[in-house]
Amino acid sequence: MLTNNKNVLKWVDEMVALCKPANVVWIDGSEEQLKALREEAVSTGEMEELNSEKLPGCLLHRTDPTDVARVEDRTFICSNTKENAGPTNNWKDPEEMWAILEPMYDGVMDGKTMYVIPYSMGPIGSKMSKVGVEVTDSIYVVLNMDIMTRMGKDAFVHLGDTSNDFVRGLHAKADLDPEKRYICHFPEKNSICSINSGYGGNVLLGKKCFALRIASYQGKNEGWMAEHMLILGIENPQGEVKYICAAFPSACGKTNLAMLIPPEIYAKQGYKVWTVGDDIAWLRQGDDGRLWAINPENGFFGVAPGTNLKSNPNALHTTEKDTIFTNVVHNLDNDTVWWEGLDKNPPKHALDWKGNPWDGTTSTEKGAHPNSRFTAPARNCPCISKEFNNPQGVPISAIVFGGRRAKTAPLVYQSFDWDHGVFVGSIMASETTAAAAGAVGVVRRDPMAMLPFCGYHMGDYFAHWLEMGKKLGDKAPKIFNVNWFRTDDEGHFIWPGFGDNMRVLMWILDRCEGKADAVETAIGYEPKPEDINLEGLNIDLDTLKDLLTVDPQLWKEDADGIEAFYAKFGDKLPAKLREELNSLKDRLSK
Ligand code: GTP
Ligand code: SPV
Ligand code: MN
Repeated sequence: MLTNNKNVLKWVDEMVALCKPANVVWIDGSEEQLKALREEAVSTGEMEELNSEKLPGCLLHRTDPTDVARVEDRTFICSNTKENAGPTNNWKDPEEMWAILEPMYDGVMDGKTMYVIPYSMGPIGSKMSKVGVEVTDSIYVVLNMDIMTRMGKDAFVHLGDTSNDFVRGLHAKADLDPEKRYICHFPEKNSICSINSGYGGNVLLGKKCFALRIASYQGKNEGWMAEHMLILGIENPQGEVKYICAAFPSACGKTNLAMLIPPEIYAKQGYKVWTVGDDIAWLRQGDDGRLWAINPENGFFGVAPGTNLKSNPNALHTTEKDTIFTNVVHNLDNDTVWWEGLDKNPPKHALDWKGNPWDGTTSTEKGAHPNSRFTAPARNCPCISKEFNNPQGVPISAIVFGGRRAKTAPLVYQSFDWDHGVFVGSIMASETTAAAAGAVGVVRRDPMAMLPFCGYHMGDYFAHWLEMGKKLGDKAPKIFNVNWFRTDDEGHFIWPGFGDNMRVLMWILDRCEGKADAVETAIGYEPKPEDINLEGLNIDLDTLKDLLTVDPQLWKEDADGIEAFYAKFGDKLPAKLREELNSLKDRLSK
């Protein structure tokens, strides 16, 4: 045992009594212990070792083919009342849910080992950090949590001997039956239960379950925010760094933006980009009145397909050692990995993500799962910010929302003010991706990219955003919306994206510093086309003008969609947002 904390000991005793494992192992985070676990996972076939020269310390794992993404229809917010979960979450009464779960957990670890994982979300010792304890029967989970969190005995030191302020996470793989898969959150009890999955966001309970669903609820009660946001810093040639947070839905470009390589025109002047986080931000008002952000995570669980030396070299270099690859292609010739979009040379002699023989030169089937991922330590990232471990976090100048919209949303626009910015976030819509089970490419409303991750009533969540704006006053970050995904009539992306997105971020920072002009439109402020630097791109001013157009007809239709979406929230929709919608409609009909 690694702690004298009675609350921890009591809860772990209860979990042992319920799951009845053959052994209990407390994870101290030591290299010795982790090495033994890696060896054990390799010996049982749960993980495979990769080429020790090309990919030192790297492991490959394949999940069950029915268990490859988050399962939103099996995810529940079990608040004390249905009202508290709100219209956008699945809800079940906590006692009724426990009555379903308890028999499934009873004896589920028979003959197995239970691992007790203490971890800190956020730098150990930071006022903004929080402790969790996850019990699991999966070594894959332990090894991933080691990369994704500050895992081990220091987390217990941070918690102390008497505190009860830790999130309890119970995970069992059970028999991976999709019909019995449950990802349940009990916000009032600080606890999470996950069963019948072995995949990423369903089982690494520090990530979406704690750092977003439970933490968003805690943040509302404690006056801070937990958001599905990347955090990046842009350093100017004078060495000053300004920080931006951006919320995009799953698989819509957070990791890529967070690690972008500045285009030549900026690089040669001495601009640099630094990554603080790629998925989750915890935001709090600092003593100076500004909004400060930490990344509660310690690694990246990034989308593999499409990651290559051109699109995201920093991510690729991050995965060159000590990385776990899940559901990618195994190249048998040299024991390395491959995925669609890595390069133009798929391996001939390989296994696909299901472990079946696969010849990339002839196969018409995809070799890697579209939601295959890498789990890589932040310390490997060539552009990791020197503030990554700063317990204070970093001050935020701008908040950026965005999604995948083939039409409607322009390349970039700025909200008129904070409240209008909350409206802009609340009306976000995006095409669905492979990150969650279900149809791909369907446009749905995904406010602040938090639809699958808000742990309480989304009407109250909007009210909390408005409240934060009141507290921040004139120190509030400016709010913007971007869309890298507009397509032409043939369905091709018009904007080059990736590193070139910095051109848009530069206008955003210039706006924050009062250095750039704007054009007022019905939906917000847009750049003057000549204020987006196109030097070195083969995009002309007319194409840029196209990317910035606001089609009143499409927006009127969108406003009807917003109206219908807002109707779900009834009285809980803040009056301010209703006013914003009415003002938008007025402006559109002028
Ligand atoms: P989660 O980890 O699921 O929350 O996703 P994420 O938001 O971090 O998404 P990520 O950066 O991994 O991007 C997912 C997909 O979007 C990849 O296939 C990328 O290649 C693609 N993508 C990212 N940025 C751009 C861009 O600027 N333009 C285009 N066209 N595609 C992009
Ligand atoms: C997402 O789906 O937004 C992810 C991956 O970042 S997961 O951890 O599986 O949620
Ligand atoms: Mn995510």
